[in-house]
Amino acid sequence: MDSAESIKAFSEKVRTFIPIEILNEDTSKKSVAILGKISNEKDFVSILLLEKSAFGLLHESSSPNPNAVNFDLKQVEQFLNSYHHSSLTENDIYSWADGSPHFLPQNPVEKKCKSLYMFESCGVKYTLIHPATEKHISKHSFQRLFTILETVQMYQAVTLDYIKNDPISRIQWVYNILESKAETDKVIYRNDDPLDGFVLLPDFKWDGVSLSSLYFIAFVTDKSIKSLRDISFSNLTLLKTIKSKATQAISAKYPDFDVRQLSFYVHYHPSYYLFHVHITNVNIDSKGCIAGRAHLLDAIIDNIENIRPDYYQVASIPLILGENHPLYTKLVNYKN
Ligand code: M7G
Repeated sequence: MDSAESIKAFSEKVRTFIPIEILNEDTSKKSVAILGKISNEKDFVSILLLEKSAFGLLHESSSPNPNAVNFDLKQVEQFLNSYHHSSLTENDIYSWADGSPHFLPQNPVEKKCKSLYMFESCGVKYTLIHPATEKHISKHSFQRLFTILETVQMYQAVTLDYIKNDPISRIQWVYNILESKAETDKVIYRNDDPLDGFVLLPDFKWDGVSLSSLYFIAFVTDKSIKSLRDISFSNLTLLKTIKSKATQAISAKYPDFDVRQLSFYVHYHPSYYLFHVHITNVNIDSKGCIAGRAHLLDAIIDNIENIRPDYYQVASIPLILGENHPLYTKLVNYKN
């Protein structure tokens, strides 16, 4: 839904956003999380996430060879010509400077015909969470990360209760996707089978353009599967179907993308307890891919198929949790 009216309403919210605090800034991702209020809705706090857009110069042209890395040199030239430079430093064979665009096209027509890549590469992706809950604030705030080994006893005594008490309202957005009430135009594959079905769509972290940062998410229709801990041999077909059907759907949608670069993984712990698989370009360097957070789908399949059917009901699982996570203190203080 990106009608002129809803874009206007969104811009108005951003324009009237009153910043309260910078929750975090990630210099490698070039992103910032700002806590604030929207001026006419002062009873709620909101979070505005800003992330500088990718250059998007790779993979933009279509090629008869799906395995080729594509780039359009005209667009690269146009991009290089659209910046002026300042703060030059030179040292031997190295020189570096800041670049700023000569101008930013303001309207969509200008954007299309004048300098699409310049515009997009210096654009910013806005994500507004409104109203934001304590959990959102904690998730987006700077925090130190710690490792924990979650035993089955810890899962049963502490984690299970936490998952059961996680309000359904937190995953309303997922239900909206599963029930075709939101993001319907984004979905590239869906199978509503109550056991082996899933819905595949772009993750909202992805700009939807740069294949170098391609990011999809597959949510299962079976709402009883909350997390990796609920996965057992009975879900083998579901997991294998996600892998094969998602690969086919992404390949059909992006013929220029080499699907051998796809990485399939599951977060434990996830932020949202309805089982889903992250499907990304393996070249993305993100905190979501690190060991202790990401469990590779192939390994999960192998564990339940070849090691033991109830692997995730008996295994101790190493975790990375931020100190603000509600489970962190409870798990750290757990005594056998
Ligand atoms: P997760 O493993 O539960 O948590 O993944 P993480 O955020 O710690 O990775 C949930 C995924 O859903 C994340 O990759 C989010 O970027 C993505 N996501 C979150 N929301 C609220 C939305 C949404 O409304 N739409 C879409 N398409 N993706 C979302």
